[in-house]
Amino acid sequence: MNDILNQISLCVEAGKINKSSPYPPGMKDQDGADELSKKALQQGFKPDEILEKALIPAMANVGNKFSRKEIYVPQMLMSAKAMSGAMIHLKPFFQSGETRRKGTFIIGTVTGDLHDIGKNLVSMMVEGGGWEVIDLGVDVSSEKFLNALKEKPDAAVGLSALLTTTMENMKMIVSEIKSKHKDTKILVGGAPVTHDYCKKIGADFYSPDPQGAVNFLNRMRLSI
Ligand code: B1M
Repeated sequence: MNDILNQISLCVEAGKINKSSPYPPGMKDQDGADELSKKALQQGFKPDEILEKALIPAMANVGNKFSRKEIYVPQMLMSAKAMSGAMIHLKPFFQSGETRRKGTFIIGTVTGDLHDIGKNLVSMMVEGGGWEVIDLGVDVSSEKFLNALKEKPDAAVGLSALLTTTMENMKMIVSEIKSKHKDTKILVGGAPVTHDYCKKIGADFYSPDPQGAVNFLNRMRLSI
């Protein structure tokens, strides 16, 4: 792989956001994903090339290491931040439509639930996997999901819940979405959610971690 793309990958895996970022200590005063992505664009690399050859593989490695419990939430957050540092420079090309993404993923923490740390990780990993992400935030009602689907009818939807009480709201949201958009794929996750619960409420997929969500979306895209 080209040297600069390789360096961007290494920065994302290591969680090196930009030159002034003190983390990780071993990369102090070195360019981070932010500066290197800007340089790569200046050198003529296309935004989708930077995304597909540097950011996506790096985030996939991070996600797999997290799934295998080789790294933990803080390291994954730093990698996601480094990826966002690179995305600042790439996003204008995606938003203008000049460069296409894999599809759209609408995500939110369900009604009554304010926990967003896990949801944010999923959101960042899916974006790092090459998808446009519409993050509706926390305490998201079925009405808000449906409004977002009006704008993006082909999107997949992700629901997160951290409380055994709000998990019940997933059921209602899944049923309302499916009654109006029967083909919309719905992923569910969050600490109390299980594969059996996913089946019971009629959602399409359960993942215990962000990388599982990315893998499901990528498989879904290939099967369309
Ligand atoms: Co709350 N809280 N909390 N809390 N909180 C828990 C969840 C709890 C287990 C603590 C406990 O009692 N031991 C408990 C729930 C008990 C239960 O329901 N059985 C609890 C409670 C009771 C409450 C309140 C009711 C407390 C109160 O006020 N009496 C209250 C509820 C507020 C509300 O939501 N309405 C409350 C409030 C809060 C804070 C606001 C203080 C804060 C949230 C801050 C924030 O999110 N911005 C908070 C926190 C931080 C926690 C704990 C400590 C940590 C949760 C977390 O962020 N984990 C938690 C106890 C614990 O887990 N140790 C607790 C890290 C995060 C990375 O993991 O979210 O599971 P997680 O996400 C994972 C996976 O689940 C998965 O990917 C992530 C990475 O692997 N994943 C998905 C998540 N969503 C996914 C979606 C997918 C796929 C995968 O596809 C769409």
